[in-house]
Amino acid sequence: MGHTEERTFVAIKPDAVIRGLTSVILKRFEDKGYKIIGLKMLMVTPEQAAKHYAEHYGKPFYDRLIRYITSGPIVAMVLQGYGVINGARQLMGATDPAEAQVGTIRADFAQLKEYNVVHGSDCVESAEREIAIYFKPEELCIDWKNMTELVTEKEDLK
Ligand code: IDP
Ligand code: MG
Repeated sequence: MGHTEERTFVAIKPDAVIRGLTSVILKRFEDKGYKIIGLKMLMVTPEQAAKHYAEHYGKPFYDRLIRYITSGPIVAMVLQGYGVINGARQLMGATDPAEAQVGTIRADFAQLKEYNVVHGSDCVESAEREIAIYFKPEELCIDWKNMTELVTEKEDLK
């Protein structure tokens, strides 16, 4: 069976940046072996926020969500790895930290779904759409191999 690498968009949200959790959250993804191919701190513009969360437009929490994601800097990243879209969301845990499994990022670092410290794309289409909202293609650093890729690029896995 072949194993295909995917890309996903992950963001460390403003509450986590303010609380000084950037490095520990980033480390969870790095420790899993996912390759960071894009990484930057930025202030989300109202336009980016509206595009990112278009699916939630009209919901009761929409305005608060837009205020939250634009309230301070985020650390935006593109991760690459085998099954990284679902895998990153598993590391994050459930949307509501009160329901997330202990050991996941949201369970370990958050209490409320309004301040749940991290974002991750939920499918291939979302990942492509969200990466394009935050990164230009030339901002991605793709011509290198991390240790996971070096170890797993064996003939019999492809
Ligand atoms: P996800 O981030 O786990 O994919 P979504 O349902 O896509 O969850 O919601 C996007 C974000 O909107 C959540 O991460 C959270 O910050 C916020 N959110 C979701 N549901 C609620 C809610 O019921 N009340 C307040 N904020 C919410
Ligand atoms: Mg979502």
